[in-house]
Amino acid sequence: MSLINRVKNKVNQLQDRYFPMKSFDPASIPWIDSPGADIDAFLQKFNRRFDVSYDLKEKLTGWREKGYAVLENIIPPEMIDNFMRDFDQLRDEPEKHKLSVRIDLPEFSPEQQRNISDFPKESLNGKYVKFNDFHNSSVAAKKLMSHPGIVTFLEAIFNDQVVVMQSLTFLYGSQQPTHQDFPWVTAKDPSHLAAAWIALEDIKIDSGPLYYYIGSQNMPKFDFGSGILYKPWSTRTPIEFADYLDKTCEALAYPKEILLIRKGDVLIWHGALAHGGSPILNPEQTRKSFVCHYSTYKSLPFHRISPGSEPIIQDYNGMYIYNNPALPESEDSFK
Ligand SMILES: O=C(O)CCC(=O)C(=O)O
Repeated sequence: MSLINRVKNKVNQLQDRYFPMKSFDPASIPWIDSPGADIDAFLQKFNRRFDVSYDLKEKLTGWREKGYAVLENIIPPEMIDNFMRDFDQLRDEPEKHKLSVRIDLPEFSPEQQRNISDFPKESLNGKYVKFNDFHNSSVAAKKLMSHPGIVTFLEAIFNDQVVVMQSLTFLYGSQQPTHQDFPWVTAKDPSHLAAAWIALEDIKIDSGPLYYYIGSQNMPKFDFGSGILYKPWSTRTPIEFADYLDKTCEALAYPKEILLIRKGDVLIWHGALAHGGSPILNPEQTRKSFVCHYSTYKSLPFHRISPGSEPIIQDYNGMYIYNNPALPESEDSFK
């Protein structure tokens, strides 16, 4: 990293610590989050890159009010089958691959995040497992996360160059407590964040489906004692955060909705929408999903683990996907 970039990083760190962020910057929030955002006027000027099967105006209107959009039946089954072929092969032969995996089980503490081959093979097919950034290994995953229906919607809400920030692949429900994404998955501008939840199979009610609170992207933000972003020096915990979100959503009467979508449907949600994973009621029932987080090039002009370094960019349907600088040998290893 150049001297200038090192100095910039240091200044940013000091700023984070001593002048923590207390809210999103109104000057840089996406246009659709501004009060009085005019969707008709926007659509008259917006040059959509692809024709899409859904009604963009209806989806943008829903997004503005509710903080999410479901794009029904947009992904052809073959694209999902190609993804699953790569993903099944990865789990069949973990010793042949490099990929960061996290398993949130006490038996793997204190190193719950490891290379895939450093976990017992059978544990990869269990619960509490997150496969990180599989898109870097798999071309089919890159194609899925950059499906034209997803690119078009993200380009519309950001009205800017879209970049991929990270991805997670799940076989089972996550059972994660309620959270918002922006305090953890943070770009330079935390308001430049949206996520896609791509259903890799029909989602069953007893599988621990995702839930979210409709409209909660507008709720007052939680202060971690380090501002609105979670930091190593935060004085309040993720459990306190979850408790705040559940109680505030109830007090503000944001309805709780459970996501029961089908293979090929995609949920896109706002980086500030409160959501979590319901309890798994049937331990045998899988809930296969590919979850991708996106930002803008303006807000994330580098790979998140290598700020200040020039990224290697692959362009898929106009979306930028950064090569993973930590695992160059794995990039596109599944072609
Ligand atoms: O799919 C889930 O249950 C949780 C995913 C999630 O909350 C996230 O990636 O932010």
